Formats: sequence, structure tokens, C-alpha cells
Amino acid sequence: MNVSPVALHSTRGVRDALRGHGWADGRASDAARGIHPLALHLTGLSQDALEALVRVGGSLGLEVVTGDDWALLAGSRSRLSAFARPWTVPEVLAETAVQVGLALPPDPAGPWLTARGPVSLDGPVLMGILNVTPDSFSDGGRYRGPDAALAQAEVLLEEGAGIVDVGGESTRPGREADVPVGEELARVVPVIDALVRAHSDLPISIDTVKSEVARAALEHGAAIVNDVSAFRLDPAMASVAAAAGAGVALMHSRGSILELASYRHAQYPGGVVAEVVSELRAAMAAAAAGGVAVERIVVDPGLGFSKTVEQNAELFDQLAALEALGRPVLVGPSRKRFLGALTDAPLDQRDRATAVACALAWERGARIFRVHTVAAAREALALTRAVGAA
Ligand code: PMM
Repeated sequence: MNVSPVALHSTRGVRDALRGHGWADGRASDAARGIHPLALHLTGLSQDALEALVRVGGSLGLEVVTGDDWALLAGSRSRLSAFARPWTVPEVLAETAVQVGLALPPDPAGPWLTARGPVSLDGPVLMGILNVTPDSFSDGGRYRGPDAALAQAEVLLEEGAGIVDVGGESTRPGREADVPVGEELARVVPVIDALVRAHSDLPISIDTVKSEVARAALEHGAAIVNDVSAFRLDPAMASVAAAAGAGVALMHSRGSILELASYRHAQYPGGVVAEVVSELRAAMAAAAAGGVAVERIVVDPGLGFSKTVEQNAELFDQLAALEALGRPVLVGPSRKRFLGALTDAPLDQRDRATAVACALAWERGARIFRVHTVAAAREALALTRAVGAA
């Protein structure tokens, strides 16, 4: 007889062990997902519910740690799924079982649907940044005008970008005024036209918080609306995106366009992870109410937006919690201030840390990576993917 440990940080160890015994790929992957451990934090429980939870959880082989009105419930996904059947638990736990079911990460989402067709998320997707602004924090002023922008887009594509994200308004902290619609349109529309002419199949995203800019960009051939306010700042965004069948990236942030990249609203008494998840859930519901189909939505934790360095680090570590939203996760760590604070790297030397951040985010479930330098991130992701199984 032989006993050997299997690492559980990914599902690969269990899956490969089962395949080694002749299990088919699909069955081995499903079983590995079922065995994978998860933990849930429950609050607002009554005394009766807590007592029942200890009993029922224990009988299902779940770990239950409780306090006055809260519990941590941990165990394999399949044990937690067994708990999440309201008709099998005592009445006092029925609502808890429903909520646990909703919090369990659903099966991996399919492709991201956009106005220019689906973007496959079977592997990492790199979204290359093309800021056509005079003042973005790391590349401001470099790619103004269609020729310079197109040349930079060629670099992004050669290095492996699957999406190009065109932005005409910087969110840099310390800005004093927002960009008028006309000015933003004059920056982005000629660049989108040039990109569409050169690469008719390329999914282009428009990074804007203004529905008029989104509408024009979509009319000129953009496929995706990337909104750093998750449609908070312009309520017409949802209908504009819905009418065009656009893909939609909903990024978490708080406050006005001038505040959202600052620490002004960085108060998270309920915990940064829980509050970001619940605000993104509300943003998804609002987008859906405005007509956006759920298959067109991806979510973004908004690294560096309305969060301190410590809050960014915590949210980053707990990125897998966003899986509960049931939609693919996009991250934008590229060259951000929190990476500088954590590595001591100055702004022009943060591409290494960015590449590592992408790899760490992939392991935590992210699928789309918004970066300035595509090559470094692509290499880091290729390696992470090759050794992992997520
Ligand atoms: N960050 C910036 C701008 N747009 N969009 C998404 N979806 N996620 C981000 O993290 C994000 C974004 C700010 O960075 P930049 O000024 O370098 O573009």
C-alpha cells in the first residue's frame, strides 16, 4: 500500500489522480471540482438557525465555526451543494440553504458575447491598453492621433492581445475636470475607425463612462463597453450597450469620475471583498434590468479604484470570491500604484510586477487581463496555465 499527498490549491492533483485510474477527462474534472474545498461566511443568523446549522452541517461532514449571529461553513463543493437543497433541511435553515446555493461558484461560464461575436475564454485573454489621452497616468500623451495609436495597436496585437481597449478619458487621481463629450469623441472615434479598417475581426472595447461616447464607438465598430463606473455614472449606458448587443465590462469603483481613482470612498466596514461583490452584484442586476443579457457581462474588481493598497492586496488575494457572481472576471492591475507600493518599482518599471499579478489572478479565476505591455503578461500566463489546471 502507498499513501501520497495531493495538493488542493487547484483541481489538477485530484483530476490527474483519477485520470491515472482510467477515468475519462470530463468525469475526472467534474469529480475534482466536487472535491474542491470552499468556505462561506454567513452573517445575520438567528440562534435557532445557528443551532440547526451546527447539527445539519456536522451530519453532512462540513466544518462549522459559529459566533453570536454568524458562521463559517467550509467543506467540499459537493458537501456544500448537498446542504444547499432547501427542501432537505429544517425549516429554520431553508433560507440559509438557498443563500448558500447562490453563493456557490457556478460552472465555468461560456464565451463572452460581444457585438462582434463571441470571445472564447478557454484560455487567458489579453486586453491591450490603447489610451489616446494627453494625461493617463502611465502612457498619457504617447498615442494621440490615429497613426501613433494604430502603430501601438500593432505592437499589442503582435504580442498577443485578443482585445484592444481604447480610452479617451484618463481616471488619473488628482485630475481637476472631466473631459467634455466632444473632446472624448474626437480622441477615440478616428482611432476606432483606423483599427476597424486595419483589423475588421478585432474585438475593440471602448473605455468610457459616457453613453454618448459608447454609442458612437459601437456605431463605428467597437464590440465592448468597458465602464470603470459599472454604469453608475450614466444610466443610459445599459440601454446603449443592450441595443448594440455589446459585451460589457462592469468595473467596481465608487464616487464621481474625479474621485473614483482616489481613496475618498475607500471605507469598507463590511469587508472589502464582501462589499465589492455585493456592489458588483447590484451593478449586474441594474445592467440586466436595462436589457443587457447576462452572457454579455464580465465583472472587474476595480484594482486601484476607491481602494487603499491594503484593500487592493486583500481583494486580490480573495479574487476567487468573485466567482460567486457567475460571470468571467477581468482584472486591470497594469502598472498601478498599489503594485508600486508593494514592490518599490517606479511607474516605468512595473511591467514585471504586472505580469506576476496576471499569473496570480489567473490562479484565482480571472480570465481577461487589461495590460499596457502584452508580451510579459502573455508569457507569465502561458507558464501559469501550463503548470496549472484551472
Ligand atoms: N483601469 C484603468 C482604466 N480602465 N478598465 C477596467 N475594466 N479595469 C481597470 O482596472 C481599469 C480600466 C486605469 O488605468 P490606465 O489609466 O492605465 O488605463
